[in-house]
Amino acid sequence: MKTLYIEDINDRIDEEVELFGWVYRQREHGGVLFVVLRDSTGIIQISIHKNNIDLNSFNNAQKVTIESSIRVKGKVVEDSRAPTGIEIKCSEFETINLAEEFPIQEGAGKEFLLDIRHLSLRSLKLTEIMKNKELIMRGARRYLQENNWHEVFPPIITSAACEGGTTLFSMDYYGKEAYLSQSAQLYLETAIFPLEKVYSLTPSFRAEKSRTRRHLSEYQHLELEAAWMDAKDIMKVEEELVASMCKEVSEYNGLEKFGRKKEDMILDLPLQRIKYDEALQIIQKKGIAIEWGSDLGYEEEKALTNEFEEPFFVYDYPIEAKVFYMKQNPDGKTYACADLLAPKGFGEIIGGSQREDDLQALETRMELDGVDKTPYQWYLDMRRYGSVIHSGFGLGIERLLMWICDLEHIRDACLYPRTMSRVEP
Ligand code: NSS
Repeated sequence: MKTLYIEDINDRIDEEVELFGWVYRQREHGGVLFVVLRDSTGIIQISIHKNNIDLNSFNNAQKVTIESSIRVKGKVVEDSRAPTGIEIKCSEFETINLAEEFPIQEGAGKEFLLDIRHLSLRSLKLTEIMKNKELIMRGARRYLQENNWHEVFPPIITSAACEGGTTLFSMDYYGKEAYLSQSAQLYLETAIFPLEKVYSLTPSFRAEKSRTRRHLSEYQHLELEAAWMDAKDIMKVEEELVASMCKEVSEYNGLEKFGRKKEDMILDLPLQRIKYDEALQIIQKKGIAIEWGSDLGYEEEKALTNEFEEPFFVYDYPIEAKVFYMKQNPDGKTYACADLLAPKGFGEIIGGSQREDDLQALETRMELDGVDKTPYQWYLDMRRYGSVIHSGFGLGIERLLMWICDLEHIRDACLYPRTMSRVEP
């Protein structure tokens, strides 16, 4: 079993160590072989001098290829010429699996890299992205535990649409039509009655016909729902949660590799809140024609968010722009809802709202929107048996990660991105 990782050897200068990993790079210079070893924690240079090592080990090292798995033994020494300032003076070199010629060359195209994602995910950049993805969830769980939210596990196979029929993936469920979940929200709403404050992390599915840099067909959805909270209360939860997620990344991994500073991830709360009407004015001033009533699409959000440095809320969207389950404001024209938008062109990372808790109002809204109530009878029951004010939201993990790591495309935030054009590998 491997017991030592590259990140552990910084404080082992002058000690003999044994490391296991993969060949990241390899070259020969002045009769010395240099192999850069990679493991899950980083890279380290191994220098192999013919005179300090048995012939067998030297031959192994000379023949080794990129991405071969290896075991090395040697002394840790400081050397400013090494990529990380320390290196291993090798005394033993064993090839565990001699890799065939690795198909990824410098300058490989994006589509090709996605075709062989099972190999390209070994890159240092993707490794860091995956660690940050894990960290943002760790930051979320830290916040959720400290604030007494209950984790629940809703189903992925559903019979009722949450976000409208146009982006549903349907499936044959023993002869009946069922769908892959777009959101756990409706189930989470039922769980607030026993547990009051609940959350879930589930994959959500959207048959998105749009090819933008921020749409996936499958994404990780972190959703919260709470009884006794109104639209304002839930916005406070949203910003505290996101702040905790960002803080975790800045503390444990850093963002230098992504051209960001640690301080960028310390959010200044409360975040700015602007009304939909104000957002519309900003967008219109930038020459984009958008009418009151439309939801903000990719282009509109891009224009708007370029005006901001930190995430911010847009609240009180028009009824025609959003979904039937939201609570109508007294103005009769808008919903008590808010989206959280990431700055600098990134756009929406959270969609949330207070929910309609009155049976009559909800039924009327569904009728006006042409929603067939039949599959929602259980949902309407929530308003029949002890209805309470409640609110919730959904956060797209890859959307947040995309902003944190300044990624060009959302697929870079996934181990195996699922988009309109890609379901393999
Ligand atoms: O459609 S949302 O805006 N809202 C809901 O699904 C609510 N039912 C959630 C709730 O209140 N529990 O999606 C929420 C977030 C959105 O802000 C994005 O961050 C993300 O989910 N999202 C996506 N991420 C990646 N790809 C796609 N296609 C996508 N769609 C939404």
